[in-house]
Amino acid sequence: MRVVCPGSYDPVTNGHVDVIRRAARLCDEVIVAVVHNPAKEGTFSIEERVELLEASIGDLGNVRIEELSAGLLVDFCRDVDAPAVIKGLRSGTDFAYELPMALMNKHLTTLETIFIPGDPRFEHVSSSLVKEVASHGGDVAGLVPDAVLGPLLHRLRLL
Ligand code: COD
Repeated sequence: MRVVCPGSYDPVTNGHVDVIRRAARLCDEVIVAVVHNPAKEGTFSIEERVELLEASIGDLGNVRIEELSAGLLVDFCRDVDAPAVIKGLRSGTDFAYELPMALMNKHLTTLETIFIPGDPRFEHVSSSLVKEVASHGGDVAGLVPDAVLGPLLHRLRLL
């Protein structure tokens, strides 16, 4: 089965990487969709997020990375012929956020959502928290891929 792993990935964290790697083991093909949210001014451009993903998961032969710069996820999934998305869940709060989207996507088309529990080692890891901690000088090594650390500190003007 071909699945989509959608997200903002601003930037990709080790929590994301864990979910993508596990999806790649379970499915024939994984498309990582980097979604542009017009309501959020990103830290990294969509092109930069794609580059950081390439550097982090480029070794996975059955994974490709695409941009979703406009439109609905259900339309993207129909266009790439993927019947399901895979999402990582860190907590009940994630589930409360994700469930309405999963139900809406199912309502709009037949798109299914498959949830996999996040690795507890990364339960506290989100792109926004990593950026906040790093911006105040906290150590985020091990929370993001090595390829992301330098560009992140540089973007936050800490290097
Ligand atoms: N461990 C496990 N899973 C994690 C971790 C972690 N440490 N960190 C993040 N995740 C999971 C998240 O739970 C999520 O499933 C996924 O990784 C991506 O996370 P983010 O934060 O990069 O991305 P989000 O949550 O901002 O992405 C939201 C979408 C872009 C997927 C959503 O807004 C969307 O589908 N937009 C497209 C437009 C659309 O169709 N809108 C209508 C939706 S019903």
